[in-house]
Amino acid sequence: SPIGVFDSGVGGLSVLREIRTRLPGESLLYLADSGYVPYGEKSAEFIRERCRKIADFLLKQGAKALVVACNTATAAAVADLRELYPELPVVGMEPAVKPAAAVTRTGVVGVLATTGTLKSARFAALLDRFASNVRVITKPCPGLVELIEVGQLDGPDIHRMLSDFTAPLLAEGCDTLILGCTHYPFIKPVLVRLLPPDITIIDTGAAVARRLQNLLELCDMRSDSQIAAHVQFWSSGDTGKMLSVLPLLWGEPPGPVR
Ligand code: DGN
Repeated sequence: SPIGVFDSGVGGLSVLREIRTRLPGESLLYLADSGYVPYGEKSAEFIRERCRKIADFLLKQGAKALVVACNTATAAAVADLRELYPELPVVGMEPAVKPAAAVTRTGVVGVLATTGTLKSARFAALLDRFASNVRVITKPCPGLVELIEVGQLDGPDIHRMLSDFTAPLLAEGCDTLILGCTHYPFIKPVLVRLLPPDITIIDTGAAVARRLQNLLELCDMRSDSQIAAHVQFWSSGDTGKMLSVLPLLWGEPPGPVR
């Protein structure tokens, strides 16, 4: 059976990409909640409600495990999903505060994420646990997800936004930048060009794929298939729009979007 992966939109494809690379024999179901994107400024209660509906849908499609490929949804709903489905392996996202605290030399770490993630109790707990010896400067990035959703990954608007968002971090001496939203790895090439070369940029996609692998092995749920398995795409919004950005964000021929 497949692994269900979801996000508010297409951002979770950055995580799906890592899962595909690490676990090519697992079939994957990807659901973009495009009818309700962005989650960043929505209430936690609203997001929990969406996540329950999506989990229910993916389980009906036969999912044996869930990956909440969205930091905002994880912060709002992962505890709720684990309570609802105590037997189901559920993997969530988490801004990479721990690895960032381990590599910073200036002791100043920046976090780009949505307002929802940065305001959450989960994020506060993460800072309490891992950031006692560093200064963490957070920066919500309204508007960025909307551009990535329409496949705009470069160009003057993205440049202007990213230099506005990162300028105050650089001014404070930040040398390590956390991408705390699954949409942002898609604009990492622009950040690399824009930022000084000694800034380290960290995201969590690969770590989440590793965590998923460990969990599947622990639960004895790994597929032993050697052939590249099926990937299926679903959208709660305009499927045509999703189909038009998939070649850019996913690469492999996506097949139909339902
Ligand atoms: N991709 C989501 C995240 O990782 O937080 C949020 C994007 C959004 O809907 N604002």
